Amino acid sequence: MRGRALLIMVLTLALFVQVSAVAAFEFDLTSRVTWVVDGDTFDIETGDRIRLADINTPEVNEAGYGAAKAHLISRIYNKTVYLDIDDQYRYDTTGTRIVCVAYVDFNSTHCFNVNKDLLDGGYAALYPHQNEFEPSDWTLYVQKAGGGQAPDAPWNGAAAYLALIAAIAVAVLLIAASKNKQR
Ligand SMILES: [Ca+2]
Ligand SMILES: [Ca+2]
Repeated sequence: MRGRALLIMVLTLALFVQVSAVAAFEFDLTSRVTWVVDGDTFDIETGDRIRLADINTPEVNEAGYGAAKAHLISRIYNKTVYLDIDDQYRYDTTGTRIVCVAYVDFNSTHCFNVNKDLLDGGYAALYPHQNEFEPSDWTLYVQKAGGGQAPDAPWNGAAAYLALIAAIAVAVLLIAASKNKQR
């Protein structure tokens, strides 16, 4: 009986870990920003060029170019970025730039959304494309996962908590059922 209960607890724990992994806020790559090209494009340590998804900042000959670029430099240059890469196409139409929503550390518990920050600051215009992202869902701040470095959506804590409760309930029911059988 003791062995069986242990097995059930291990399986329950495995289920919980799996559910939490699925519920985690999505970020696909962590790197450091080595160069800012303009207000919506930058390079990272891996050698990849990143194009911020669904926004556009002015080109070099347009009004607002300098301000947008200076703002992005102040936000991310030489800092760690957490990148949510577009799962649908990965690259933009030029085939050379990876399309991402970028996050940087805000404080010990939160990151902020760089794409949203450029929009809210008036440095960038909305420029939606076909991709996995939905700019209307963006929030400026996102909660990090418990103690980790990854940005985390606010609802993830609740989802993981509910999964744990459900897993414990299943374990209790299974243990009770096996006890009944032995009588
Ligand atoms: Ca641009
Ligand atoms: Ca992604």
